[in-house]
Amino acid sequence: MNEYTHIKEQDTDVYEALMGEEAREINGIEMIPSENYVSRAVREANGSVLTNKYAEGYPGKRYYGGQDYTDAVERLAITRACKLFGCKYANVQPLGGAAANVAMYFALMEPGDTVLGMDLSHGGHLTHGHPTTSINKVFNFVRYKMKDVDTGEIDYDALREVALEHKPKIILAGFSAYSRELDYQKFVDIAREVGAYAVADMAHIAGLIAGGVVKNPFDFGFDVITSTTHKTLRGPRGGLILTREDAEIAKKINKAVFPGIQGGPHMNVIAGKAVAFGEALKPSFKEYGTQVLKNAKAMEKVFLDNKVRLMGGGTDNHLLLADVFGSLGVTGQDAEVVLDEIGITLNKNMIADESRTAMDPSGIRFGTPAMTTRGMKEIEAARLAEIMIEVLKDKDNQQLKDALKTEVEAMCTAHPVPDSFV
Ligand code: DSN
Repeated sequence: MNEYTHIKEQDTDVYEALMGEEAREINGIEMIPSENYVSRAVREANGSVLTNKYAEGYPGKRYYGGQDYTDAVERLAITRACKLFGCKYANVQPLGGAAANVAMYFALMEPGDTVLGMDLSHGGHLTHGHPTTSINKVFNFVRYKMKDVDTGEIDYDALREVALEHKPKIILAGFSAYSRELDYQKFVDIAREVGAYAVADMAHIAGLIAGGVVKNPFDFGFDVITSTTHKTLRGPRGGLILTREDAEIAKKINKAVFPGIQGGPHMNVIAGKAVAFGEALKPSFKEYGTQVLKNAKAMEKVFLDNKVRLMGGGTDNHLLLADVFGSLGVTGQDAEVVLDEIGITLNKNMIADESRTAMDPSGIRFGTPAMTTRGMKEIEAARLAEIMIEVLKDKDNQQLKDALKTEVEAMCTAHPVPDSFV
């Protein structure tokens, strides 16, 4: 735990909120699949002196002076990102995944151009053109879906037909609530056929790709990858845009990030990214990724054994999406609240072709990145899945909830959040 000695002395209100969050993260199981625990080294970089510095521009070409150390840190982050993902160019300045996607769209398209992305209720993300986003007013978004929601297979024939009809500039492979491997070769083939860029938004699985435990879209010829840095990649909150080999694309992306949509980069966060990428380059990160997948499979087995329907029929990555309303008669919202009561944090989520609403959907989405960071293995993952099902089947039984909360707390005590990953 951080000591926060200066905040404690100066600002008790903020101090109390921070201590509350420290305790929440330590004493509960974090199962939101897009969250993780960063190392103390990443936190130190994030809270470092670099927060003071303006550094508009890129290393060697800045608009203000005093850039010796910002340049050094950004170059380290870029070099390490390229090594991790096997590409030639990296922009490490996006403030988050949404900014990375917006910059990517402006770099590769003109207003009015079309993106072909995954249907939002089949796992796509808000930034892939949800009607409520600003980007939806600038570009045209068309969709592909799963062919069979119980196997998760994408309907590649339909994808190709939509691509031939709409001639998108970008075909986007990527998701925030999809649990299966994609057939990247098919995406690339269709993109080449219609003259589109093949882009992957790998925010959720970046750490698994970096660890070499799921496929890397660049190995199939994808042009660009966007990502966040704080999910399975276990870095500070931020974004990342990678270009496989085309210098012209990389140049357009740099311009689209700055001055296109951002001003001064957050150099403290870029230092955190450099540290996190350094951690991800170590062999132990591959072990981490391997265990994330094993833990997800252990949870999958328990859910399927208990006849709880999983979208895609299971998982090939770190996340699972369960139809708790269809299988157990509990809404996603109620499930989120009940599980929170016993110390398990996850999120309600729409299932494919959802018949309920986004705020009160049929599903819950959960995953194993954070619990794996604290050293939990298949045995704990399976027990957590059993606990989830037990409480959802009997959600008004206070005695049961008290007992399971005590058990969850004991698991947390036995698996403390680590300070350091090296
Ligand atoms: N909020 C992130 C997630 O949970 O997937 C993506 O925006």
